[in-house]
Amino acid sequence: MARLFLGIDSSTQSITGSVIDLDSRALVFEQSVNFDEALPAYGTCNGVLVHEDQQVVHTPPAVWIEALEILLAELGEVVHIGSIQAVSGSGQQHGSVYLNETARPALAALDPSRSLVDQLGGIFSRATSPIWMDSSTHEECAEIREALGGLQQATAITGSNTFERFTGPQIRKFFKQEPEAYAKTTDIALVSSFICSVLCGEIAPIDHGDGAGMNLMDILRKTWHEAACEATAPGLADKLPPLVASDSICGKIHPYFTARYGFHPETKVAPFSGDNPSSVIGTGLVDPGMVAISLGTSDTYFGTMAELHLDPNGEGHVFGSPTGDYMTLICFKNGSLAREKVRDAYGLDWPGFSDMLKDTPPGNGGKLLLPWFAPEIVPTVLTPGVKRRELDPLDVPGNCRAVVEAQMMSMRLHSEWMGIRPGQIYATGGASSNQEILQVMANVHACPVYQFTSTNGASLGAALRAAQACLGDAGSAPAWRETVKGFTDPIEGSQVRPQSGAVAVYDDLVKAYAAFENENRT
Ligand code: XUL
Repeated sequence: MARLFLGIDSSTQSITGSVIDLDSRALVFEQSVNFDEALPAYGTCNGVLVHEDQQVVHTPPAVWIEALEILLAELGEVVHIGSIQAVSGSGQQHGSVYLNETARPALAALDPSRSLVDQLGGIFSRATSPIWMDSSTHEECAEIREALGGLQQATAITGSNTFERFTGPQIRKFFKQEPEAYAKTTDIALVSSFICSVLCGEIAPIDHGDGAGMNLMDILRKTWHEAACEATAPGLADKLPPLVASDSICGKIHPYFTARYGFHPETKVAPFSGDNPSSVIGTGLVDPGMVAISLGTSDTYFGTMAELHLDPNGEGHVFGSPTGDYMTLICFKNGSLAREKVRDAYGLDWPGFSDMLKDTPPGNGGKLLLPWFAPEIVPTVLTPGVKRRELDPLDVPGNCRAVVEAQMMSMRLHSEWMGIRPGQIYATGGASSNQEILQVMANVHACPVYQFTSTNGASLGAALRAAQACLGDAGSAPAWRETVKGFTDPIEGSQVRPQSGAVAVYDDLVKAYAAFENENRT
């Protein structure tokens, strides 16, 4: 019988399921349910509720449950669900779900003759869940940071400075604004652990990957940090589930799913994790030192590191990697946003933009640009503004090259704290299909770059995590490299190597860029 494993990713706009056949190394199912399209009655727009205060971004958690039911029904049409040996999943990070005292009994007593949403609609002590896009907790971040002893201390304790979207500051805001509802909250889950709780029929643990995105977990000991919990809200430690390694098994699937969808009663459930830790596995970054760059709306730089390094400037994050190592995540807001602004300013299309990169030399003759079209996360730039050095705004090729070089040099500079000079980079995301951009990436980072097609890296990673946890539970965990083999290989023949002479150019230019950046940060 085929050994199938299911990964479920509950992301901002949709829920995705990926099923892998471990023996034939095939992805046998991959489908998404878009929240706005499938469940219009909730009134979400791109998966979130529109709020008059733009900093407030919430989603009703009932959306996620109802979408899960649709996904499982679709799964049954394609896959023999009874052959699935284990399930795991991931969720958009940081988002939190608030449960009342009826949650535990309702989860335990799920009745297969009724829908999930019908039975779980009343278990929430807060009707909507703040998600990662919420930036309304500036004050709470400052309060928690100060209570922990400042930026350096908050980073040393939790792996990240306090961030608006992180769960701790969000919980604190709830406690301050709605103390009665907070008092009635018996359990707080993350998006990831909430979906896992539904599948297990009991409150599920939080894994070290997603737990690290809360400003509540001791990043070294991987336990809840007492002072961080106290600084956040009274009695919080009692409302949090246990923390566990993400390759453990947290239970069996609830009989509800056996009766309703045909899961085998022995189907194991592994803890869910954050979408980024899961993507680390889904892109095959299973060995320390491996790095991926995702070129999307924002650009992200993430990788696995064996030893804990912290960003002294508090701009990057450290999470637990599902491999048991650490992973980093650095988010640059001016990604595609900045590339598109420059392309549009000169009336170019992408091939035209690429031609400009081809026509200009590595290093751009020293011309520099700071690509802060919008406020930047890394480095922290609150007041946006594009700055140029020795670069005429009318110089079309110069500006095209300058924006891409700036992005790559910024990544190189702001990832130095990780202590990893990558030996190779996996490039993912929309712009990774652009060869000329990848050439600049290879030159600036002085290593080969591989193209990678991972549209659903998080759910694929979750399916692979389910497999790893299940095999480990049976006493024969393979090396991670073995588990991901055949599922996460870069596109064949896609290697882009650094050009001769270019590496030395950037070794110098990156210093000039750092100085230019420092002069202009506000
Ligand atoms: C990471 C972050 C997002 C969410 C949504 O810190 O906020 O990547 O995980 O995908």
